[in-house]
Amino acid sequence: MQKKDMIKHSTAATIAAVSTPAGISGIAVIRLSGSDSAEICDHLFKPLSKRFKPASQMEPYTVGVGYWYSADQKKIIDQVVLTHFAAPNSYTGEDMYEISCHGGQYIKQAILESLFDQGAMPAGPGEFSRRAFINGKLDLTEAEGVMDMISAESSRQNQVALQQLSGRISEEIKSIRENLYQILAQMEMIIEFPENEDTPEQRQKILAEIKQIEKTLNSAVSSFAQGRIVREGLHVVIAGRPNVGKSSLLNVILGQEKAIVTSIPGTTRDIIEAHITLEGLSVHLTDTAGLRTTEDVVEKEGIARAYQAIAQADLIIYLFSPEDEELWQEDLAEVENLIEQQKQIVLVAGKQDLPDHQKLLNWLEQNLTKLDHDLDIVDFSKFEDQKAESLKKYILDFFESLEDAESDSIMITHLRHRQILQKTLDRVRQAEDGFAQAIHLDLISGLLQAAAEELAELTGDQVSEELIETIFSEFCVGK
Ligand SMILES: Nc1nc2c(ncn2[C@@H]2O[C@H](COP(=O)(O)OP(=O)(O)OP(=O)(O)O)[C@@H](O)[C@H]2O)c(=O)[nH]1
Ligand SMILES: [Mg+2]
Repeated sequence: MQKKDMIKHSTAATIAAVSTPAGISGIAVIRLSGSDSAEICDHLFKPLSKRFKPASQMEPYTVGVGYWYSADQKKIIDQVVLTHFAAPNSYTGEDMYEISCHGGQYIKQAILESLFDQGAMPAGPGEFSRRAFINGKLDLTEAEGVMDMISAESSRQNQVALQQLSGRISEEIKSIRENLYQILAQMEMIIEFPENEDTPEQRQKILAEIKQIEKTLNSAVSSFAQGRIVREGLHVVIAGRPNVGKSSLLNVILGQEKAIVTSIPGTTRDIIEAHITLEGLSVHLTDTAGLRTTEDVVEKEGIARAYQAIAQADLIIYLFSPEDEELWQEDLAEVENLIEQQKQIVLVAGKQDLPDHQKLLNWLEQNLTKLDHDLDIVDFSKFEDQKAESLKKYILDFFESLEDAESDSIMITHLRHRQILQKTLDRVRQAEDGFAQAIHLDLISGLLQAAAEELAELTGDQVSEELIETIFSEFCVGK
């Protein structure tokens, strides 16, 4: 569906919702958006003094202080600050008012009810942002950036969300589309006026331009390896046999006795999750039940969960202990298994304070050469803080090593974006191949046309109602 067809639905009801979180707070903000906003506020808001005007007479982008009444105008609910934003220069693009009231449960509910009594409708999840999208205030990637901004827990999450929210991705997409259309126009000239325009130089020029687009798209697609992790956080799972020191390692990294540590093998049975931030990167650490064959029903379930966590991991810390030498071979078989599943693994040789640690290292080095896969080995001891620091550094370096995009490229953080960019890239590559094989220009221009349309889905210039529904339903109410 073209976005312009959607605009018809947009001027529907005036909507209201609390935009601040549930519970008690010093102040809460209730938002009202739509063409009846001024009229509704006039009925319920009475200025405190002559200094302040009734809602409908307020200058846009000014505030008023006054009393908020119940819908029957018989009871004052609260003393509030009212802010007015005028269409089209508001978040939603519609007339808007924001009521800053005291953040009590009763007050919020009573003010909302007064608005509903006056004809406002409850805003659904993300409905303000949805209207902003439909009214052309935000495109889809920017709207997704708004949501990421709210859920950001680390500075890197914050920065990529900001990049998206501020339109950096939209601009890049727009510029790729414009370039595609320029190429299409040049191809059109060749098709129309072959005698004058169809020269080897002209064809060469077009091919070079297609190659440039391919490069930009490829770079954006590659950035997803890091971008996804920045947005979701890096999932690091600590795995290994029982009693090798997994929970101790988690505790040392966290600097807190989060997981139970005992000398009894099989202590950890559940998944233990923790969150840390490493130089602005969000990292989810998961401690798991020791992997072994067991008849214990509870432990069995724990091990099944450990494997589920391993399957989701971006990086597995596989811990070896110098104890129980006869089990190292089994450990290595487990590691080989994980390599086969394409998992990223770092081997940690733990309990470095024990006498057999060097023996373990030698054994690992010898046996790793038999695998045709390079694995790093990091030493660890729960008694040395420096070891935890080195491991954290290793995790961060691992993340940095994932980058293979150009450094000035945009960073893609959403799977939806990656999928669209990949499809576009595929078409551009087909066009490039077609060009090399001197396939008829009509076919090549069809491919580039399709690529440009594909991209329109990314920013939402061309979208299905269903996709809009999916994206905005993930927002919170009030945003
Ligand atoms: N000497 C020494 N002992 C350690 C070290 N790390 C852990 N341990 C001991 O090893 C035993 C097991 O530690 P845990 O951290 O519970 O091991 P785990 O791998 O979580 O064990 P499960 O939960 O049973 O799978 C405990 O007695 C720890 O004190 C270490 O670096 N050096
Ligand atoms: Mg444990």
